[in-house]
Amino acid sequence: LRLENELRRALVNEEFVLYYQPQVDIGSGRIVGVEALIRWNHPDKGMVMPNHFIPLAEESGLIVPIGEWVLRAACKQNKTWQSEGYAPIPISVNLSMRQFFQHNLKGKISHVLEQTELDPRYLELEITESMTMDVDHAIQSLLELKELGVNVSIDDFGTGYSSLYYLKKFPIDKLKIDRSFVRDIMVDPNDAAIVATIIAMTHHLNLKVIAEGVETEDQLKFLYQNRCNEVQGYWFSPPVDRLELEHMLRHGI
Ligand code: G
Ligand code: G
Ligand code: NA
Ligand code: MN
Repeated sequence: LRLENELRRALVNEEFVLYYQPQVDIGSGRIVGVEALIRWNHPDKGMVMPNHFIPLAEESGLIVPIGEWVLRAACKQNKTWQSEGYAPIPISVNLSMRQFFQHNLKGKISHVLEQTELDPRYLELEITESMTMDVDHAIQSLLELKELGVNVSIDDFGTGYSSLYYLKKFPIDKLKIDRSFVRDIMVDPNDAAIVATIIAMTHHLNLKVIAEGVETEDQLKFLYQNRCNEVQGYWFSPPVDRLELEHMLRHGI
C-alpha cells in the first residue's frame, strides 16, 4: 500500500519521466522512430526502472492514469520535436492490458491527439499478443484505433499466443520480434530460423518488422541479410533521456 500511495503521489507531483530508445532503419542507419519508456524519478531513490513499479501499477489499476500520462507526455514531446524542426518520426508507446480493455480508449487517445496537436500518423501504439486473446474484442478495438489514423504494432512478438490465422485478420502495421529470439540468432539455429521466418512472413503479410534487443554487429548483419526493416537495441543505444536523444537526432547515432 505504501508503494501504491507513492505512485499516486508521483502522478500528482509529476515524478515520472520518459526515456527514449531509437529505432533505426537498417539500410540507411537513420533514426526512423523512438520508443517511449517510463522511468520514475523518485525523490529519495533516484531513477526507478519500470519493472519495480509497473507490475504494482497494473495490479492496482494505477497503470491507467499512468499510461495516460505516458501517452500525453509522448505526444507532447513528439509535437515539440516537430515544432523545433526535427524530421518527423513516429513515437511508440506501450499500452497495458487494462488500457487496451478500457472503455472509450479511442476517445481518450483522440482527445490527447487533439490537445497535443500531434498528427496521428506519428503515434504508434504497442500491444502484446496476450491482449489479442479475445480475438473479437481485439479486432474491434484495433479497428477503432486505426480509424484515428495511428499505427499499431505487436510487441514481444513470438512469446505469446499467436495464431497465424488471426494475425492476418488484425489491422496492425508492424511486428516487433522479441529480443529473446534475437539474443541467440548467432548461436541457436532454431532461433535463427524463427527470426528469418517471422521476417519473411511480415513481408508476405505486408507488415513492417523491427527486431528488438540487437546487441552485436553479427546480429545486425544477420537481420540485414534476412531483410529486416528496422532494428532497436543496445548496439545502437539504450533508452536515453530527452537531451541524449536530441543529440542523436541531430548528429546520428
Ligand atoms: O527499459 P525497460 O526497463 O524500459 O522497460 C521494462 C518493461 O517496462 C518493459 O516490458 C516495458 O514494456 C515496460 N514499460 C516501460 N514503459 C512503459 C509504459 O509506459 N507503459 C507500460 N505499460 N509498460 C512500460
Ligand atoms: O517489453 P518491451 O519490449 O517494451 O521492453 C523494452 C525493454 O527492453 C526495456 O526494458 C529496454 O530497456 C530493454 N532493451 C532495449 N534494448 C535492449 C537490448 O539490446 N538488450 C536488452 N537486454 N534489453 C534491451
Ligand atoms: Na515495447
Ligand atoms: Mn518488446
